[in-house]
Order: sequence, then C-alpha cells, then structure tokens
Amino acid sequence: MQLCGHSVSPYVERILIVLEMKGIADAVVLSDVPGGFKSDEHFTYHPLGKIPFLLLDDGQSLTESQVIVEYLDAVLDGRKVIPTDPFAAATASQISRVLDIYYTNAIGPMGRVAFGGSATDDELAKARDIDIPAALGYLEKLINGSEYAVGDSWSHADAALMTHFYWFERLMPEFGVNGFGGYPNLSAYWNHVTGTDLYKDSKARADASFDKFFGGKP
Ligand SMILES: N[C@@H](CCC(=O)N[C@@H](CS)C(=O)NCC(=O)O)C(=O)O
Repeated sequence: MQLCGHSVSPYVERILIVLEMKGIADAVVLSDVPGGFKSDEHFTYHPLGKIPFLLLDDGQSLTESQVIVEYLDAVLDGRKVIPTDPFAAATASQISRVLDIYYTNAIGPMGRVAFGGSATDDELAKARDIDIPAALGYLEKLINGSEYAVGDSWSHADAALMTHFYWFERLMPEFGVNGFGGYPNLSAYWNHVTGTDLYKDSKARADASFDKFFGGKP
C-alpha cells in the first residue's frame, strides 16, 4: 500500500504515527502524489486535491486521515490503536472528531494567514478569544490528564492530538495564543507527550518536511 502525501501535513503524520504505534512503520510506503500535487491524476484519487490518500494494492483508494487510520488498524498486524473497550473507543473517537471539526475550524484564520492567505482582525480576535478556547475547553473535558489521551496506552487519539498540537505550538504564539496554561489536563498530557520518542520522531519528520517545502518558515 502507498500513502500519498508529506509529513508537513498533520493528517499525513497522524497515519505515520499510528503505523509507528502499531510497530509496523514499513507496512505502507510514503510517496509523492502521483502526477504531482493538484494534477489531474491527483484529483482522480482525491476530488478536493488534498493529502493524504491511500492507494491499495488492488487499485482502490481511500481518503480522510481518520478513515485511513481505522482501515489500517483493521487490516494490518500490530497492536490495535482503536481501544477494545467500547467507551474508551468512543472517547478516542470523540477526541479525534473534536480536533478535526471544532479545533480545525477554530484555528482556520491563523492557518490562512500563516500559509499565504488572509483573515480580518475580527476573525483573528474571535479565533483567539472565543473559538480556540472553546475547542480547547472541549478537549480538556475529554482528556483524562494522564500520560495518554485515553486509558493507559497509545490510541489514534494521541496521534491526532500530537499532530494538531505540533502546529499549535509552532504557529499560535505569533497570534497571541500561548500554551495550555488554562487547561490542566491538556497541560499535563502535553508535558508527557512531548518527552516521548513517538512525538520526537514525528516532530523531526514534520520539521524536515516543512523545511523542504517552505524553507523553514514560519
Ligand atoms: N479532513 C482531511 C483534511 C486533509 C487536508 O486538509 N489536507 C491539507 C494538507 S494539511 C491539504 O491537502 N490541503 C490542500 C488543499 O486544501 O488544497 C483529512 O483528515 O485527511
């Protein structure tokens, strides 16, 4: 199987972290988008021209990072990243979903400005003062403040948190959003995660990929 995309995307990195959690990092080959980013061929695999997408050996393909994670967890060997306990599994899904819907929308204005687009001062202020605190407050309730997002081992929720929060740390300070000070559970969790090899490996991949595509800025 071929995973198309680059580590500069948190959605690609989520899948790479999950493969590492499962102990089978080489089960999927990471590759460029066939035909090039936004090529006609790219749109045949992803109708919105986004990364990541997964090409299966039988010619079929899948989009959406969380869906790809769940598919790989089902078909590949290695420890499961979807918790077996139903409530823990639902909690992990809640965390990934809150990140992908509320948190991602909340940081939208900052993301646009950081990557060459624009946002008004009002949009940036609303993101900083209302939408980002609301999304972080939601996550604060779902995370138990221990070493792992859910239970006592890694799950796909940790992969989603690591990749979104890599960008939180990298981008947010210049927009006046600093750390997880008001959120004790997130704070304790993040302190632990950033010291792990899993996060350090992911950060190194994302840093290198960012430098390759954007020359080290922001
Ligand atoms: N919901 C999608 C998000 C994918 C996404 O937004 N990818 C970005 C890179 S981080 C992209 O390809 N953007 C290019 C574009 O939208 O044109 C997923 O989870 O896979």
